[in-house]
Amino acid sequence: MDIARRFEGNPLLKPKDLAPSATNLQVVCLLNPGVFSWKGKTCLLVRVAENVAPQEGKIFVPMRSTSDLLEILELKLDDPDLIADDPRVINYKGLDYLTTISYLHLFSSDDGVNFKPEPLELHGKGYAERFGIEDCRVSNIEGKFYLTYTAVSDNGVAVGLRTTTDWDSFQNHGLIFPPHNKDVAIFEEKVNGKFYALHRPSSTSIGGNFIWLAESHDGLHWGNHQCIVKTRAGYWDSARVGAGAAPIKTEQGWLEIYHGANEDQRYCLGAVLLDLENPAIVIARTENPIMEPTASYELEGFFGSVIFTDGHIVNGDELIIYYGAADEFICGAKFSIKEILEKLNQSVLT
Ligand code: MAN
Repeated sequence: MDIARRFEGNPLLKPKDLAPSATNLQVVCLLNPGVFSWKGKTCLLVRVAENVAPQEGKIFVPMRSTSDLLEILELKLDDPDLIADDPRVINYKGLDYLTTISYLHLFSSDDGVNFKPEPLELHGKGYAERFGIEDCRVSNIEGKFYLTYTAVSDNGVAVGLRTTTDWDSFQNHGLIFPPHNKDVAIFEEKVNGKFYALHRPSSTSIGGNFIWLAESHDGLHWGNHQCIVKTRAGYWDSARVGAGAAPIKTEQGWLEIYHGANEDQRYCLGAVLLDLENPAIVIARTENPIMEPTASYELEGFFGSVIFTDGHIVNGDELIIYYGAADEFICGAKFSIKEILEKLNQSVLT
């Protein structure tokens, strides 16, 4: 049973709530926001996915040129070299492209429910980000914000890092995890003097889509990689697992909300508890999802049956999870941390 209390106002944000970033583009999805508090406001660093409206018999693939300008590849739907059976990715002449290009747009709110767009936009920069930047986690470590996001190009799917202290100027640190990797969440506190991050490398043959832990002395260079959470055959998280936002520190351990999907690409949320002193030790894991796609806006959209989170706000026992629903909308749900911990205590580690 789902233990989420969904906001009555869901979806909080829909594609029509934002103007496109260029005149020839349209906004098709607002999804997967990074979340942080700043100057008394709740802020969402929203992934905006845009494309060029398709025309009769044609689709257009947006990307950035090497000089960061928008470049559009025009393809005929009956082209024998085109495979277009996934709304998110196409294959043309043996190469994969994304159907949309994503950037990050800041929204803010006084009440955590009604959000308005701010002028800040972060776009992909350079070759490694030419298909866009996505699904940003925001970690506040001693007043410095670490933005870890998926950087996509035909070189692969990797993880970029930018940092800021004022949300005005940003330092671009390039890729911190090479392809294929995504879902990087840096702990908001050092453990035994070291930075820790969760990450999700993928393998197409031996191995899988598992959550790993890495350590760093400077937050930029990562080592001592350890695989800590795997997919579970026959479960709701049988095909892929990936970290949500930075783990929440509780007396019992680091509580991490993660997404898991099965072979049908149905995305739900679960939780794991990591040892406070050594986060490579998994103390417990929920057997069943704590949230699964059931509302109409979670079942139907750009890519249906998806609940995906990479950001939350903690107020005492209250956990507010912001999430992408059906890869198209932004929604919110409240949880009790105590209730999640109770679910963990009842479950067995598998
Ligand atoms: C998957 C999905 C897409 C995303 C690509 C690249 O196909 O998560 O939304 O654009 O990966 O990261």
